[in-house]
Amino acid sequence: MDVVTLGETMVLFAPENSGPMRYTDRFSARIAGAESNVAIGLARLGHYAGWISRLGNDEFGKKIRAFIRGEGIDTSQIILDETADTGLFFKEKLAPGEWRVKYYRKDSAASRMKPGDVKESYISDARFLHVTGITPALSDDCYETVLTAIEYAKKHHVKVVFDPNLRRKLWSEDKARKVLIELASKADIVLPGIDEAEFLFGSGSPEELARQFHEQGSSAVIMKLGKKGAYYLANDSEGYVEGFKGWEVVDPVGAGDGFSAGVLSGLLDGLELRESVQRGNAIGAMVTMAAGDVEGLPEKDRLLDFMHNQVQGDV
Ligand code: KDG
Repeated sequence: MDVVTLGETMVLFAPENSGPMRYTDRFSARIAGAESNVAIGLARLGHYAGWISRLGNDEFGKKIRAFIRGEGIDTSQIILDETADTGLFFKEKLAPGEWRVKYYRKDSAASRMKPGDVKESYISDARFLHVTGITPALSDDCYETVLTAIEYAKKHHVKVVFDPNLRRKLWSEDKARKVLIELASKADIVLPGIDEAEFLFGSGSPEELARQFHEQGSSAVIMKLGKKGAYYLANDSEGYVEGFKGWEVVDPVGAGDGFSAGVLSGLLDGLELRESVQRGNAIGAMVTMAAGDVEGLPEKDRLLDFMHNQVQGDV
């Protein structure tokens, strides 16, 4: 396996029209979850990815499993939980550029993940373990599950990649800050957005904030700067990588996961960190061109065409 990831995936109901949902009677039902988004992004580029999770043993759980399996992800580690439902969420488009998310995921099947759900041999066979700050916010057991996966990865020299993915609706600010800093300090590569870095360490320039992560123990920090691109800091290199410009944002959700898939894909293909970040910028941009979290994730030929034809803007 190239990358193993773990987390919750839900069915996403998206109203077909804009405005408050009470006036909506048509929804599309897609699937969305930060970690499976990354796995799908990697699989579309030809890498081998596995996803560990719990789903309800219900129609939505089976829909998610079938979709993820259909994308070529290894689903052997999914547990269909008889005692809890699959999580759901709704994404209202209130006005151009303004979205509101409502979760129905409390006590969901995924929130019941336990350390015993993670097999040491499944992690030790991977090149990267990818985890996000969403999973530890779901329950104490989920937090322990993430720690267990990281512990196995470290024991077997599997690189740990951590995306803070701050979800304020899921936990208190104090707990989020404490746990996200703890997990970042255990990771080899951290992929925060600039707003998440500021939430954790206070305001500062990308360089200053990246140094804070570095001092906590992460050997590479790649900070997402939205349309401006990204800033990276590693032991032996650092710099800004300009973002791509000149397209219309249809739906920004999932861009960060596309970015992670791009960076990981670059590293798996043996690219330098800078080129991997550039691939991350490209996929992050491509995800925003389509509605839904995964619909815009490209296959390799489309990615290379996009990178060849698009202009990179000034930072
Ligand atoms: O990154 C996008 C996903 O995070 C979102 O669509 C759903 O996983 C999700 C969450 O927990 O918010």
